Amino acid sequence: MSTQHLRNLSPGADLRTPRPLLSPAAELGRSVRGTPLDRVEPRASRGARAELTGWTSYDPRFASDVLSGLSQPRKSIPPTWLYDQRGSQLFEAITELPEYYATRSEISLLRSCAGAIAARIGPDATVIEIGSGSSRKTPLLLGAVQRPYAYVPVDISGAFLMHSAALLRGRFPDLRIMPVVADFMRPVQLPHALRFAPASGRRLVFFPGSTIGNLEPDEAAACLARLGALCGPNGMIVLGVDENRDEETLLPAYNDAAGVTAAFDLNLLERINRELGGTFDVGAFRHEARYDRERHRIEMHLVSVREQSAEVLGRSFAFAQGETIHTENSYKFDRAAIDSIAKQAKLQRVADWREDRGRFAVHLLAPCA
Ligand code: AVI
Repeated sequence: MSTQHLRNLSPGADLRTPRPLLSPAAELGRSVRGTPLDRVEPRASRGARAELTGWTSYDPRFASDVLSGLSQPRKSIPPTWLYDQRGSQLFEAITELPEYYATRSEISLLRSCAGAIAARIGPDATVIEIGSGSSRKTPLLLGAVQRPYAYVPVDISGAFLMHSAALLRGRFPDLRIMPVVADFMRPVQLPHALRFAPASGRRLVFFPGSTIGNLEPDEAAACLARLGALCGPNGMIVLGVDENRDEETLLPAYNDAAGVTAAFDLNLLERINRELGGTFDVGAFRHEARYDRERHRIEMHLVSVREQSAEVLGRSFAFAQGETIHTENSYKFDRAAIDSIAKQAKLQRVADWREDRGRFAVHLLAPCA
């Protein structure tokens, strides 16, 4: 999920912006680690509700997810919408936080296991990265593969993809880099030029960042099945997974002291105000991360600090004091959970590696024979 969020940072938050700043139109077309958004509703076809607010253009899928999510007895909005330009920048800032161990653990783990993965996949491999984003972890894998034939970064954001591809070109000048703008929650069409790849070269699909944890287990299985189809019968999948189930480290990772995760979460309300003519009093909500021990998942919620109401596209939504909008799940799939998800996707584990006292894992999966 390159599904589909980042200003109003709390003091102390260090906002680095490795992601390119996109134009508002391009930004509306970016999703994240999840669902896409490639189109702004044309003015001619805008809905009657937009007329009511004087709002002239918005992403209809964003509007629909927000209006239906806020109409539920338990209010929720899919995490995809956390990632507008500011949300994406804030997410990059999260990955640098002292409390957010996952990115550092994965980078360190990839440093140690990339050689073993490269040995298993063999020479002339095509590396396909899913939700490639800033492609920050890519050189660790690409640098280990012997004579990589091509690198195919797949991301929903065209502008972001081209920027990252250009940076990688500087680093790997002889490598064929073939960016694909696509939503990995749907089947991805690979470049036709890959048919010229040497028959001996296998495909290595790289799905890092524990993005799989932002999907429900059944969605995760469907996603892995699509990745299995992408790598083909001889290929393999490198999957980064946050396995940490220790609340003492998990809760601070999603409730950091500098308030960057809070800014990331609250930016969703700001985005609704900006893009959908919302009237949320952002200061009357607070971010809360909870750990669900039964489901082994972190949940992010926006909690209404008082009884209030807000309008979106002319519709009014009431909030009781303490009522929440559920904005993200982050499942902590352990080895057994990944086994069961992989089995549903007709994949099997070839190898796995762990780092940081077992908090983060990299799994090497292959289609079942
Ligand atoms: C992108 N994804 C794997 C992150 C996670 O840890 O679930 C998103 C995130 N949300 C808050 N902090 C980080």
